[in-house]
Amino acid sequence: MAAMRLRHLYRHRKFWEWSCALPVPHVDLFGHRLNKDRNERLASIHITPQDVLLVVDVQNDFCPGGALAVAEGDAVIPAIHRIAPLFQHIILTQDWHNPDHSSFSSVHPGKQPFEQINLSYGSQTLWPDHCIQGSNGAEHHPALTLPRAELVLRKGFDREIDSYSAFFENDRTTPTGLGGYLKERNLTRVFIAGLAYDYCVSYSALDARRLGLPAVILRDACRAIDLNGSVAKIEAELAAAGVVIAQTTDLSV
Ligand code: VGL
Ligand code: ZN
Repeated sequence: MAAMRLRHLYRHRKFWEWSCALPVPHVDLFGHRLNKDRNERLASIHITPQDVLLVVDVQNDFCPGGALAVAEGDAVIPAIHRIAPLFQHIILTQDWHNPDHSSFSSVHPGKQPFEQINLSYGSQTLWPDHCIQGSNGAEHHPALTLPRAELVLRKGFDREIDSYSAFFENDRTTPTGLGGYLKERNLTRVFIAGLAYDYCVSYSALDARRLGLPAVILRDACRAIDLNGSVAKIEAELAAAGVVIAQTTDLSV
C-alpha cells in the first residue's frame, strides 16, 4: 500500500475499508470492479468465435491409477467443464503410442522410466508404457464430457519419434496437421488445458507461439509431472515465448 501512487489508491478496496472503517463491496459506485490487491488483474479475457479450447491428453493413463499418473490429473476435469461452455470450438488431443514406442523405457534394454536417452532428434525422456493404441489407458477419462469437441487429434503414433506438442513431433519439425487445421478454419487464438502442464500442454503452447498464434495456458485446468525441475525450466521458456498464463476465472464471453 505504502509504495502505491496516491492517485491509484481509490481503486483498492483496502483503502476504502481503511478510510471508512467499513467492509467495502467489490465494485465501486459505478459498478466497476475494485481490485483487492495490486496484483489482481481487473480485466478478464473475452472469448471470441475465433478462439479454440485445446484439451490436452486427459486420458486414463495420465490420471490417478494410470500407467503414467499425474498427481491430481483428474482434477482438471471439473475446471475444463466449467469453461467449455464459453468456447465455440473445442479440440481434444490423445497421446496414441504403438506398443513398442521408442519413448518407452521397456524397449531400451537396461533403461528405466524417467531416464534420458539420445534418439535421432536429440534427448528424449523415457516413460513407462502408456497410452497404447486401443488400450483402456489411452481412452479419454470417462468423466470428461465434451460432446461438442470438433476434432480429436492423435499424436505419438510414429514408433521412432515422440510427440508432446499437438502441433509438431519432438523433432520440432514434423507437423501433426493441427497448424493447418486451425489456419483453414480461421481459429486464431489457442487456450490450453489438460495434462501434463510441463510436457504436452507447454510444448503445445510454445509451438502455437512459433506459428504466430497467441497462446494462453489455463493453469488451474492443468496438472504437472514435475520431473527434475521440468516445471521451472519450461516456465522460463513459456515466459520468453510470450505464452500467457491465466486462470479459468479470468475468462468470460
Ligand atoms: C505426456 C509424457 C509422455 C503428456 C505424454 O501428455 O504430457 N507426457 N507422453
Ligand atoms: Zn506419451
